[in-house]
Amino acid sequence: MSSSNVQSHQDRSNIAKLKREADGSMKRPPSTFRNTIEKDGEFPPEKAWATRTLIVRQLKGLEDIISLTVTSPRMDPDGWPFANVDDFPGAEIDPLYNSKHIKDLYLKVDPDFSGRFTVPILWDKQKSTIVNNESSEIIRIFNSAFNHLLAREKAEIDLYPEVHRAEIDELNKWVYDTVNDGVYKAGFAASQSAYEAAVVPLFDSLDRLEKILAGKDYLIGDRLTEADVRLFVTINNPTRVVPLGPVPSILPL
Ligand SMILES: N[C@@H](CCC(=O)N[C@@H](CS)C(=O)NCC(=O)O)C(=O)O
Repeated sequence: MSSSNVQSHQDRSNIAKLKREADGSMKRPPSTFRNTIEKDGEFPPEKAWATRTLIVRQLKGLEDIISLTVTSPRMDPDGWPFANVDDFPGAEIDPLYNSKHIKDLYLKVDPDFSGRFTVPILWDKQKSTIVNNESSEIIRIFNSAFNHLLAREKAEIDLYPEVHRAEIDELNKWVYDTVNDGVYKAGFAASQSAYEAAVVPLFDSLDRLEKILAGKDYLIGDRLTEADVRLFVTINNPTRVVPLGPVPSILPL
């Protein structure tokens, strides 16, 4: 890891040092661990870690199958700490390795890992590795991979119904780009132009969403889908509200 174009572990744990493009915009690098969980597959359904996917975990009644360890929400120079480092109310100790930070788990899996040390991660206790660190994929895994272990009413909950997949994919695409990631792009913009390039589409999309939701509860069809869950976690988080105007001096997290 001595290569000069790779950020140090510490810089990669510091949210203020998220890499910006030359024009000041923040571009999210793709998540790195993109396996799945399948019966008889490489990662059979067992247990794991997750945070931002908690809604789907609970909707599907997976609490007894997918255990959860919560870190402190106060990032330090090494990223997200466990309770042994920062005993924030609700934070927990890593029950498996007593790790200090999420970073330690990434480096355990891959000592040369060069991405960001993000949560959530879905951890396989048997293979001692990260199955997936991309929340949109973890949600899909939770939606279907454990159905054979669940009570019928939970197994039947389908947040990605075949009949609506094309619509969900289409909506997820622009909602992700302009809203879910849009709030980060606006919040982490390091130039006025990068900020405006993010914040204008963000508010256009909020208007568009308001029209879609006029007189109904769900974005697609007449039922809850992953599109609703994905939108909800962003718009229901008051710390992510981005004011229209000059580049904000306070970064939303
Ligand atoms: N693509 C990832 C992004 C995850 C992500 O950016 N997580 C944030 C917290 S919600 C994080 O851990 N950031 C720490 C960092 O970038 O250092 C996903 O959706 O799972």
